[in-house]
Amino acid sequence: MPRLFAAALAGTLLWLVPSLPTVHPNDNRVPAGHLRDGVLTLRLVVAMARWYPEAKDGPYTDVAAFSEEGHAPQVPGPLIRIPVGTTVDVSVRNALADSTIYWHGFTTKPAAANDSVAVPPGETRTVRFTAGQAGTYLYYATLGTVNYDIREREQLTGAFVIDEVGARTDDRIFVMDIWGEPTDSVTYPNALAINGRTWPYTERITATVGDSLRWRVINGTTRNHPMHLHGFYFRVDAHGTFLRDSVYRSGQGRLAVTEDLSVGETMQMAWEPNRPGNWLFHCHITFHVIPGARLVPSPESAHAGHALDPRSHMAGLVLGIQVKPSRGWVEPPRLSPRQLHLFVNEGPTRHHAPRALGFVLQRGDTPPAPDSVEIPGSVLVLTENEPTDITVVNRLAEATAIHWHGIELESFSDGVAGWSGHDAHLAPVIAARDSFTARLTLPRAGTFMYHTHLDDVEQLTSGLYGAIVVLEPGRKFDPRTDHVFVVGWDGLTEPPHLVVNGDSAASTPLSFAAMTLKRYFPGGRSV
Ligand SMILES: [Cu+2]
Repeated sequence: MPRLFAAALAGTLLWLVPSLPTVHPNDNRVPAGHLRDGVLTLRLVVAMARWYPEAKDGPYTDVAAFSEEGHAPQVPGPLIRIPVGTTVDVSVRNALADSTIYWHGFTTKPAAANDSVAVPPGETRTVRFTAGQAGTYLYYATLGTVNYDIREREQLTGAFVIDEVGARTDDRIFVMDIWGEPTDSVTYPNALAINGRTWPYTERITATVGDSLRWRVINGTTRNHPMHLHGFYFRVDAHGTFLRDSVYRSGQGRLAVTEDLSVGETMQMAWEPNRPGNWLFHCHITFHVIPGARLVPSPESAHAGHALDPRSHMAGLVLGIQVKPSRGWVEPPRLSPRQLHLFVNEGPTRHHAPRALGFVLQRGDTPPAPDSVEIPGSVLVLTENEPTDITVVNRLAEATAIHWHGIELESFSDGVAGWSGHDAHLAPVIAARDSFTARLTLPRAGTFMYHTHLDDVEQLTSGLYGAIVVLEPGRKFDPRTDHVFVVGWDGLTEPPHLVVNGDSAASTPLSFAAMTLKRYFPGGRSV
């Protein structure tokens, strides 16, 4: 029975309006069902519910959602978490008025194919199977009445985790799902949620320096999401699909700062914050984290009042992590850092983008001309473990912020205005005509990038991105033999204009001089 609530109108009239139950965001900490004598019994219902993916009193949308029989509806769906060898006895009752549902994923793992069972309105179907191989999976249901080519209705998605017998089960599980509804050619309200909430209303993860964080991340959406962790590497211990997981053998996990989760894919990851401060784990597809990615899209704004607050310059698939210092933690000393000056300039328009913005490194004693622009930005050649201060001088008439991507650094320099840092000591935007000094010490040689982290779509496609090359001590960067290629977008056109090193790949052939390949290593060894 739908609950009833009374609403007063104009102070005199009372209306009785049937109300939908409210969705509870599911943090995936408590497994659903009853596990007894090796059998998990789970009774699920699919019914309409009112989902508030932002604030509890914010915008909402009515969705079909799973609940356990007799409990509140949940997005994502109730967590199935069982040890290897468990028999799963699951039933689904379709309480929708007019839509057949098709469930998927209630099969033994690994599964050879994507099963599908139809449940007409008002009916119940039950299935019994052995769980199968340990891993991270998902189950989901689709609605017969929804055209999934146009709309996204992914709230009927839940985590399905099978643990080795006796394994720890105190890791965290994050499930992504999207609701999307194009209303016309330009308006696309959507909610991109992690565990039923969108940024900044997603759960805050708290940790202490030295903790070991173990996460399972599940992509229950029909888009792919390269999931990026600020400031740290994480170890990918497994990457699989909802049908089959592939666990790396202990100690063989890859290190990554970004792991792309394709449709229906899952991963297990582990990381240890060894520096305190505020950090982000988010999808690196700009359109999934900009203010437009909301149920009531708000225009992206770099004006100071908005830009200072990450609650308004980001949205969607973002998790915030707050790391406290451990007892006795001291900031490592930084002795006589190397000083670089990086200018944010605007120059004459070049191709499709309405503006040309670029990062230009000062070389020598004279700052670069204010209208000089390099797209991509100057390659920053840095040395492993050498403290380096980069003073970013913003010559634009608007604010910006710079993120040093893939770099292990102090939180305050990480580039998320209003979030990076800790407690009340939060990094500001780099206001128009202002500057900011990022304090980097790079513990790892390799190839990285830096890019704007504000007004992302406009500033990125205008040119605010570049490469960082970190060399081992003693190695030299030689542009005749060290070639850096950076791919970007030139302007926000449809279809996008992809450029390599700021140019259309089709325009100019690259020419190389033939020479003997000689690569020098510290100590003089050559190959
Ligand atoms: Cu994404």
